[in-house]
Amino acid sequence: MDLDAVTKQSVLHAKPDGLILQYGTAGFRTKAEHLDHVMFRMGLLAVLRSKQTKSTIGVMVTASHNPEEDNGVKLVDPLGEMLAASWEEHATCLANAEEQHLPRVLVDISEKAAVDLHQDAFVVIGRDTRPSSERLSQSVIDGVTVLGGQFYDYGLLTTPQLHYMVFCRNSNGQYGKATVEGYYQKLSSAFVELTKQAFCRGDDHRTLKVDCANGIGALKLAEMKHYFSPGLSVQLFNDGTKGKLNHLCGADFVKSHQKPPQGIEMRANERCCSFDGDADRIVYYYHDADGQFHLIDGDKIATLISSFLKELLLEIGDGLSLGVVQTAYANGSSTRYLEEVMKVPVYCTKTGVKHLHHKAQEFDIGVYFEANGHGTVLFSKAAETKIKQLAKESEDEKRKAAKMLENIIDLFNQTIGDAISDMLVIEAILALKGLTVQQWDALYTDLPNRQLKVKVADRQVISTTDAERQVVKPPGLQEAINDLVKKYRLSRAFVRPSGTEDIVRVYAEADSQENTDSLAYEVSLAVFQLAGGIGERPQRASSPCWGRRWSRGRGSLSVLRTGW
Ligand code: NG1
Ligand code: ZN
Repeated sequence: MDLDAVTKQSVLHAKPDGLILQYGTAGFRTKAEHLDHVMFRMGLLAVLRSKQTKSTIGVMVTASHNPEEDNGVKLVDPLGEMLAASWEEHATCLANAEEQHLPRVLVDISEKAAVDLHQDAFVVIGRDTRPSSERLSQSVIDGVTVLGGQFYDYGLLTTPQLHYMVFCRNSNGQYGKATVEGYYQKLSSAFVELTKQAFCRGDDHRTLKVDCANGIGALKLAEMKHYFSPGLSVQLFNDGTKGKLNHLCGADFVKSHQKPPQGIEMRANERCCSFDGDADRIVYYYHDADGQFHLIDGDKIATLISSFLKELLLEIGDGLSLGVVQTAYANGSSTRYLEEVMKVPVYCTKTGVKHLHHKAQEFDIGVYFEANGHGTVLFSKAAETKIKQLAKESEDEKRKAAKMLENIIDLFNQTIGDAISDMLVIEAILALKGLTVQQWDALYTDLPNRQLKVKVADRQVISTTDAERQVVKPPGLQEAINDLVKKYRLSRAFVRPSGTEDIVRVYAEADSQENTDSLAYEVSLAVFQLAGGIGERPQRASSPCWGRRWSRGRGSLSVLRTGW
């Protein structure tokens, strides 16, 4: 390591005094103007990680669903997964080291992690469409080169595309070709194969409206769409030509406000979906004939996918295990439907894809989705081998089911949740099952739910346990939440510090939207009072849809369908 060169270069990417950042749920995130030093240092760290793992490492510059002014960075490990937890700590130390300590911290990390400094290093870099991303990815490159690493800059990519590239390179192309073209070809040929049967029935010319959050998804989908047409034609909205990234649009906006994005024309019963700013999340929705908005979130996506997979598994009859992984944000109705109607084991992990991903790896087939629409399906090596063998050897129906599974394996981005890949899986399942968006939505009725944010002086004063469903500190907060929850029927509430924003998140659900909103408000107030709230006190929500959902007889909690 040429530490003198590092010190010299680092001055050009100096750390602002007193700025402390944490490698959170998805790397570092904050205002773009505070991130130059972090980018440079993550370039350095990626080189060390690459040397240590003797593999290609990815660096993605994005702040996903955060506002356009923010940015962020995360490292991608050799198999395309999120950075290992022990290296998250190294990342935090390195990002927060004062200028004069930087060489020492680099040496410390190399020693602690037993990095072979003579090893070559290779880093691949991707970025989203934020105005700050190009400059910041150049800072990453500066970090990589000063430590003697080699790099390939993919330029504009969705986050899941970068994860895909990393895995392709480290699997010597077995997972696919490490190019954007390779990604398009792999996914679209699996989609075309999978849907052949449905589309020969004459069920072709399906159309889907896609809100691209004014982000990278628009560019990539525009490039890709001719690969899978005419089976599916996508119409892009919020494609970045006019609006601002994630502003009043995108998956996060739709999910958290439970309303359609601006900039999309929706006709009654038309299937629409939204990506988030870096295209690793997707949610579906539609307006019914009465103009009522229906959101189909990650939980319902997981349900659709696992129902389909379970059917195929029954047909091949090979005893492969299927499990679904959710977080505390999963709607109570979805968990009940999966467990009681579908009889699928369901597990709850902490928020953050890495937790869900690891749990899902315990099954032959692990389906994981966050309610916000981030998720995918993982197939174990053994399951993949078995399915491939059955697709060659078995007879008729069994072979057909195995072939479908074989294509589904290729259609999923198994490194991370991927809006484009998930969209194609969903469209394929709907086409094959002949399902409308309304039929899909009717599988179960969501419990009314509400998410709020509370500003506190230091969100780390809150610590949690039990997959973030219980507060341990500060004292008295969990008891207060318990008392509030007791006041309502079918109620549940929890709070946790966000890993991507400087706020505490509050989640509540109950039997009516009105009760849910009251509960969410009361819990927010308890957080504000007991966990050092700052700024304006939480306000009671004035929801236009109070009482609507449940008073219009859309169903009750016993409405859990038993099939398609
Ligand atoms: P935080 O800010 O830690 O809640 C959010 C999402 C996560 C995940 C990350 C990464 C919610 C409640 N939280 O994390 O699920 O997607 O961002 O983007 O949606
Ligand atoms: Zn995202």
